[in-house]
Amino acid sequence: MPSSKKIEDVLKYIRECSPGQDEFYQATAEVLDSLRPLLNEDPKYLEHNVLDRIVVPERTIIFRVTWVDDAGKVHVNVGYRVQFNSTIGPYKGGLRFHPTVSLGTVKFLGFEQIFKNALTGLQIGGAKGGSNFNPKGKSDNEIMKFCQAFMTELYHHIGKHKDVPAGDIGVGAREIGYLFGQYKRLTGEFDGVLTGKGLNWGGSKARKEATGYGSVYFAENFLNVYDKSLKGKRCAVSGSGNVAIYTIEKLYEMGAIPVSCSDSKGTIYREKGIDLKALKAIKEIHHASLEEYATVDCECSYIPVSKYPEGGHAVWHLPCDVAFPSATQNELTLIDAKALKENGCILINEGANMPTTPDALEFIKENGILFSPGKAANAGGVATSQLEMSQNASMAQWSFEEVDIKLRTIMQNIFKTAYETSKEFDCEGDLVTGANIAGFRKVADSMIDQGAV
Ligand code: NDP
Ligand code: 2IT
Repeated sequence: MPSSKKIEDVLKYIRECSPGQDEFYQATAEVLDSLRPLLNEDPKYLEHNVLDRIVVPERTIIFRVTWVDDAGKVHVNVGYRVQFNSTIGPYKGGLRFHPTVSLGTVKFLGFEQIFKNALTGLQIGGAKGGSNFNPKGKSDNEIMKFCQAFMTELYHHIGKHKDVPAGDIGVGAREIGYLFGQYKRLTGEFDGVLTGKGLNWGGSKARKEATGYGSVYFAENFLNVYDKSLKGKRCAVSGSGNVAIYTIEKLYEMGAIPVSCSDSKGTIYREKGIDLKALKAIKEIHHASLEEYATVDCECSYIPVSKYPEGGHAVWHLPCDVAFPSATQNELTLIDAKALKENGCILINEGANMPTTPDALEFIKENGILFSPGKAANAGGVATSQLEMSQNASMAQWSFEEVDIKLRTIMQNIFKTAYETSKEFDCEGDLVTGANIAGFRKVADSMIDQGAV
């Protein structure tokens, strides 16, 4: 069967069997589409029915999470863990707590995670989990109650050699702490079963910083190919969570000027560069909105989301040389991509998972803007999670510098792998194709090695 017909059939199957899972469909369509040259060159992937297998999770766990708020009222949320692919290692991937989380969200993230984890060169399979729980406005006690209830079911399914969750949107150090405490209480074991742990109890130095730092290392590697660098570049960053904050921190270290950050309510623009200390205090300590940042920094402007009602986002309409979408999926639309082009942006480097819409991506490719796909550019977080697993297994703790050097090397290798693969398939610099083929090839070859399981 010709590969294009097979791809069409698999996508049709996904549409029919996963109704309403639009993000999952979007992620699979992008990956399968970019596999064409590989599938045309080597028939073994279709002979072994790898496409049909790889788009179906090995296991999907959906569970009720019942918890009690501070007023004694009972609440119910839905919990998910999608264990997508364990061919090259134990399931690995974050947990997201956000009211928009659905099965389709978790499946898209788990599917992307398979190839991202393969690109790191480490032995980790792909998974993702989460809940439609909304952490905003909840007390610490309520967050703890929710995390304990969530882990009371999840602990049956995870293990240090089986499935090792971590953070994602809405799940940071505080939540990992509560989840770990409950796991330990239920099992009586002090295991490296979660990553992103506190530094006093098994966490890795530089894990907190890793996704943002890694994203900046990746961008620098890419620019260097064209004799350019981040030094002196104005960088638009979206988001103001874990990934955005440490992207901004590393951009300053590289001599760039991070001129923006954003959250679900609005965007901060500061031509001289975001005040990182103020940002950390507002987001990491007070867990407050950026509206508050605007009240303490008189040199910035605050643009509420209502300013762009037609599918655009203020952060991408600012003058910038490089864009770092680091908030959430589909946050950079066609309108935004056109504005970035107009303003002279030369590189879009995805810190978030799938932040660019398909039509925006098409425009970016057609207009010669460099583009780093998230599954390559943001892989520093999960790679450092694996370094945390490795330290836990040997009861060691490496220094910040040791971990950071390993992270730099891993990001350089991921870049090289994606770039060299794009050359191999005659599309030099097309890292979407390069990353998808390289990640897929490693997992698919291993699936064939392991037989029909
Ligand atoms: P955080 O929860 O720390 O921060 C998320 C940020 O994005 C916040 O500023 C949040 O604003 C904003 N945001 C989230 N959802 C929306 C939305 N629907 N609309 C507008 N803004 C939104 O998450 P992370 O920084 O950890 O994650 C950011 C992205 O990076 C995600 O795509 C995640 O999957 C990806 N990622 C994270 C990794 C990690 O190690 N943490 C690793 C690799 C990728 P607000 O607070 O107002 O909601
Ligand atoms: O999307 C991601 O790679 C993450 N949220 C981090 C996963 C991990 O296991 O560290």
